[in-house]
Amino acid sequence: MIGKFIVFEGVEGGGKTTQIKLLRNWLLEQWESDKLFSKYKDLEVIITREPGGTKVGKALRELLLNADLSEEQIQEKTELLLYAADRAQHIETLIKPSLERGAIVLCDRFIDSTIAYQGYGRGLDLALIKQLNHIATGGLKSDLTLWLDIDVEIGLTRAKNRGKIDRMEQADIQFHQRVKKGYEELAENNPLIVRIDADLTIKKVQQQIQEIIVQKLYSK
Ligand code: Z5A
Repeated sequence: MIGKFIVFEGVEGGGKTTQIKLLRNWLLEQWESDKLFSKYKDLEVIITREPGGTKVGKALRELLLNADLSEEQIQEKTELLLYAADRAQHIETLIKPSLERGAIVLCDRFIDSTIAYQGYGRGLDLALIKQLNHIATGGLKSDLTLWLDIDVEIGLTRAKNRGKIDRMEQADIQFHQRVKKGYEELAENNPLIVRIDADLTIKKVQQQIQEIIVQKLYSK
């Protein structure tokens, strides 16, 4: 089947948003020029993200990242459950139906974000997080996860230069270092996670991604 679920992961400012758009355009170009998908009549490429890929998810994203909570902080367990709720809705209403239609789904963050941020970053129980991830996804996994690995300080500087920073970006540098460590350990133990060197130029990062996509998903 042409449909694949491709996830982008990593610490802030790694270039996920930039690279997802470039990948979508490149996949469509490959299809139009009959290079990668010549057998197929149509090619649907969907870009989505967590949190916030659905209507319910958009409301949860606002609460999780941008709401003024100066009078009542979101508790760590509450945060974990809200990410799981966003994911359950996303899987059922968008990801599963799109994959069933044969679309390629490009998703900015998925289950590994919860392991890295809530598990390694906040220190919540990893076994509990894995259980919750399983409940939210019903066991659906990505076909490929591209981990855009960047130096934490470079990533945060890039994110800050872009403008307003959100609640997670305000966390201290040690938090983000623990998140990065989480991704390192996840990648060591899961061959579906491929490390991309995201400290390089946009063009060089894009080339690495294209090579991996062909090699892992669409080699003849
Ligand atoms: N979160 C969580 O805690 N638990 C979970 O389960 C889930 C999420 C699902 C979502 O934030 C937050 O939710 C996130 C984790 C938490 N924490 N934070 N913050 P988001 O979706 O708003 O943001 P993000 O995922 O962290 O991504 P980002 O900060 O928007 O960065 P990015 O998408 O990876 O990068 P970008 O927007 O493409 O690029 C950032 C800037 O750098 C931009 O100006 C680009 O033009 C520039 N850029 C990009 N690539 C390059 C290169 N190669 N060189 C130079 N400059 C570049």
